[in-house]
Amino acid sequence: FSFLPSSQSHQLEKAGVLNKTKVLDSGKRIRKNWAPSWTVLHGGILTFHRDPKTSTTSSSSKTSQIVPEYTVDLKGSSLSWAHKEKSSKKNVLELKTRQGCEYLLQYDTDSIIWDWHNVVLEAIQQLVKH
Ligand code: I3S
Repeated sequence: FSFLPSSQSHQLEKAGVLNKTKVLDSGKRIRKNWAPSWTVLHGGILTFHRDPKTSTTSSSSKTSQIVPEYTVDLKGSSLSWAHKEKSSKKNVLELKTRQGCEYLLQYDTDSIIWDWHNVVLEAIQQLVKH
């Protein structure tokens, strides 16, 4: 027997810190705001969390400091390496959603950004099949 329904058993999961900025919001270009973000891939959804250090939450609510900032439904999204003119940073990924939002994801360490590239791409491809 299996603990999980077959449609969920092979879903990809990953968590870690990435630098990210939103650049397009529902088709509208917005000003970059690069910030490190605790990033979680779970169930075909990518969630970016605010950096607790830069959040305005008071210290009295430490337990709830890591709050979701953006949630991206990977179904119908596309991921590619960003063109050089998109950013002066190295290792920049471009994530476009079906809803017309666009995020840049970046990390200096090649192995880390490649792991994210592969796992997000695989998640997107799996969602196409379901
Ligand atoms: O695409 P841009 O406008 O060159 O992006 C840079 C700006 O967002 C800049 O902030 P200001 O808008 O306050 O100048 C950021 O500090 C830079 O990091 C952005 O460029 P990179 O090349 O790092 O994505």
